[in-house]
Amino acid sequence: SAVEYGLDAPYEVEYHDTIGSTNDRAREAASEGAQNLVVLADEQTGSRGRLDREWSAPSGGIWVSPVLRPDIPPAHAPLVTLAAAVATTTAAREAGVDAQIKWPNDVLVPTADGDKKLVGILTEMEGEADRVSWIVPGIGINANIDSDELPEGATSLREQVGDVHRRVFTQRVLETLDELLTDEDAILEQWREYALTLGQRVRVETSDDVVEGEAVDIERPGTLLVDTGSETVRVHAGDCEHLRP
Ligand code: BT5
Repeated sequence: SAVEYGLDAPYEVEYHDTIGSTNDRAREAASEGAQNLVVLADEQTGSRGRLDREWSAPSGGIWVSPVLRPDIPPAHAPLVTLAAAVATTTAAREAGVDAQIKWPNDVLVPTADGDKKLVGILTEMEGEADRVSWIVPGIGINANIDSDELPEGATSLREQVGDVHRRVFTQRVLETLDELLTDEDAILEQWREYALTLGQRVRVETSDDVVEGEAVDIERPGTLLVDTGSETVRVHAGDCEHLRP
């Protein structure tokens, strides 16, 4: 289950003090043929979350969009997103943060005040039926930012452990992502180890359904298995809420 990552060192870094969205720029560059490119910004003025939601990206964060050209079918793309969540969680834990993953790819920090979101990932791609042409797992890490500059429910590395060296932290994330993408089994194993969601009661809203039960496992390429008490439901995509007793 080895995949070709397509981000070979030395990769090119395109840095912007300020930009609309690093994902928009990475997509544009990818469609013009860019390879081995990482788009980085200190601040974004029009960054996006999933489903056209807004993402706050003030100065001091790590807003990074690598252009990858892995040799995988589009159906495997969710694994790349899981890998990005695992890579950022690894780097955050190494920095001393108790980071955990909420399915499919939010990186949260549990606090007395509820789970706070540290990282968000928006993956976009283009390709044929059998092979992606490019894939951009856009990663937003609240790094050296005061929490009052972030929306309700968010936290930052600064708030948790103090400021990090952004270049070093970003390199660690990209290097870990690179390693993980050579081994699909390792992505799922690490994800399970870091998961906050597994073993919890969840409520998942899919495009046409609501599934409630205990999250029991994840399987490739990122499907959540929910035990409703009467059956095991496989959820491929949706918004997941943890239900606390
Ligand atoms: C995400 O969407 O979590 C994906 C965010 C991806 C951002 C990166 S930054 C680099 C690249 N360039 C882009 O333009 N995007 C990517 P979603 O799961 O839909 O969560 C969005 C929700 O998170 C919002 O509706 C807010 O409630 C909340 N939110 C917004 N900004 C946040 C922040 N900085 N930290 C934590 N939560 C935030």
